[in-house]
Amino acid sequence: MRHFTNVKDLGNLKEAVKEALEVKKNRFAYKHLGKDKTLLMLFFNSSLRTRLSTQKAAMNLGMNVIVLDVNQGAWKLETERGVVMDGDKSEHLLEAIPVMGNYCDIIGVRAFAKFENKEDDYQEKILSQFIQYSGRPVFSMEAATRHPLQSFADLITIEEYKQKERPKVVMSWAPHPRALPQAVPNSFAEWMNETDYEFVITHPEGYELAPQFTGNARIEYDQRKAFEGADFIYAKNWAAYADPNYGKVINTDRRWTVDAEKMALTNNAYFMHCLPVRRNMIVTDEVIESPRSIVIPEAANREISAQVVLKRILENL
Ligand code: AN0
Ligand code: CP
Repeated sequence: MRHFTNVKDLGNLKEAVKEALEVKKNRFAYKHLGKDKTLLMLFFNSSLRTRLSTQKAAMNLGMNVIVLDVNQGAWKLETERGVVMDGDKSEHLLEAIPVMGNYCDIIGVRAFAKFENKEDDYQEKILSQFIQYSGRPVFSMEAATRHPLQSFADLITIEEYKQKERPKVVMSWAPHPRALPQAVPNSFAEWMNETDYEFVITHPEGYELAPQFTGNARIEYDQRKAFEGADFIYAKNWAAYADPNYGKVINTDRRWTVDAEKMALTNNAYFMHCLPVRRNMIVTDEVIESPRSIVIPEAANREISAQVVLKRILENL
C-alpha cells in the first residue's frame, strides 16, 4: 500500500481485520520495519486519540516520529494557488509540502473540511496536494470527507464484539451545539457498506449525507424504529450536507440524544462513538457508563488500525 485515504486502499477487509488481530496480539513483532524511518504527523486541527495512537503505533514499529501542529509555531500557510500573498499567510503549501517531504519517509495529515466551499471540501484539496507534491506515502488522519483510521478501528471493534455473523449496525445522528464535519459518518457508512452487516442510518430530515458514501444503506427517519433489534448503536453528530445548509447546524433537538430508554429498544446493543463526545448532548451519562458502552476499547483499537496501515506502507517503501 502506498497511500491510505479510503477503504479501497486496504483491499480485502477480512484479511485486514485478520492482520489487525495478529498485530494486536504481538504489536512489537514488526519493530525492524521502521528502523531509521521517520513519520511526520501534521495537524491542521486538534486531536487527542489520533495523535497519541498513531505515534504509539509508529513507535511499536520502531519508527522515529515528528509531530507538527501547523497552527501552533509554524508559519501560517496559504492553501489557495494564485493569490497575492499580502495578508497574514507567510508561506504557501506548495513550498511547505515538498520541504516537509524531505524530512520524513511517511506523512500523516489531519485537515478537516473548512465548510467554506462544498466543492473544495469534497475534492479533498488539501490531502490531494500532499499526495501530489510531497513525494511520500500519505495517509489520512481525518481529512475533509473521510476518517479511515477511525472506521478501520470501528470495524475491528465490531468484529471483536459481534455475537452473530451479520449484526444489525445502526448509525444515529445525535445533537451537538457546533458544526461538525461529515468525515466520520461518511467514512463509517463507506466501510459498513463493504461488509455484509445489516446497516441502517437514522437522522432528522435535512441531515442526508452524500449518496456516494451512504450507497444502498437503509435510511430511517424514525430513530426509535431504527433502533429496534440493533446489535450496535454508532452515535455521531454531523452538520448538514445538503444545500443550502451545507456545514450548518439546523437542528439541536435533544429528543435525538441516545438514552437508556432508546437503548432498551435494541437487542441489548453495544454503544459506540469515535470520541470526543459531549455527554448529555450525544449520549446520556447512563448509557456511556453502562457495561454495553465500548467507546474505550474502540479508542484503544485506534493504535491497531494505525499500526496495520503504517506496517503496510513500510512494507512497500
Ligand atoms: C471531530 C469530528 O466530528 O469530525 C473529530 C472526531 C474524531 N470532532 C470534533 O471536532 C468535536
Ligand atoms: N476519534 C478521533 O479521531 O479522536 P481525536 O480527534 O481526538 O484524534
